[in-house]
Amino acid sequence: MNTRIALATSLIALLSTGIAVAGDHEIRILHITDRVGDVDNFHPGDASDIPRRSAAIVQALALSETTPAELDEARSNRSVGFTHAFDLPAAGQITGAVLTVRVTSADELVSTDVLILDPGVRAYNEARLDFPRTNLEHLLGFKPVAGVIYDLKVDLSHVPVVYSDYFPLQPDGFLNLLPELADGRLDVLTGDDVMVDASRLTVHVAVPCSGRKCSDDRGEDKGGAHHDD
Ligand SMILES: [Ca+2]
Ligand SMILES: [Ca+2]
Ligand SMILES: [Ca+2]
Repeated sequence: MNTRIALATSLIALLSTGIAVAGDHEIRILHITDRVGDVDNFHPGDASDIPRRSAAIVQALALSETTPAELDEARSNRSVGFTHAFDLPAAGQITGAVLTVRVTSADELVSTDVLILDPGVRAYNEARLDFPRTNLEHLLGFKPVAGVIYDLKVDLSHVPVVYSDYFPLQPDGFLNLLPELADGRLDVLTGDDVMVDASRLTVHVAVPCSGRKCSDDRGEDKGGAHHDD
């Protein structure tokens, strides 16, 4: 559902979007969704289980020296890598984004699993040992265990990360990854005992509009190669 915010209605609302609007233009918030894979309770072997992969993801998977797993493949010590993609509207400003990855594992070592996103994938490909990674434990608030399905939810404006090869109770810090979405791409790499059912990226984009344009496309779920809901 698109949200229409009139310029005159509330300065607070405008500030909260982080958008500077000149003249009498209004802004409209688009909610763009991209899906990778299908939510089919980890049913392997489907065409949708072979995800889109950027060159950086392909390189990272090659460096990990294991055979990468496709979606819905049940394996330990194998990473899953994929790339979300969407079209950023002209003059659009990203105001928020959420990544939701549905995972499970048969391996108790899932307790130490991580997600690695854009800057982490780049640093990993540069063979840096301090590449930023996100402990599943910090996303969930507890250690994941085998045999349970988790919907990992990542607020991309405030991503908990660790930089060292240890497992602190608290993250080393938080990263705002919204600027990483300006290229319309988000790389996702798992390490390395989860299987991935599906992943969804939702990006909130403020675009200038005027008159009828502000009410066009209401409720439209733009973008994404898969429409499985
Ligand atoms: Ca499947
Ligand atoms: Ca990116
Ligand atoms: Ca699936």
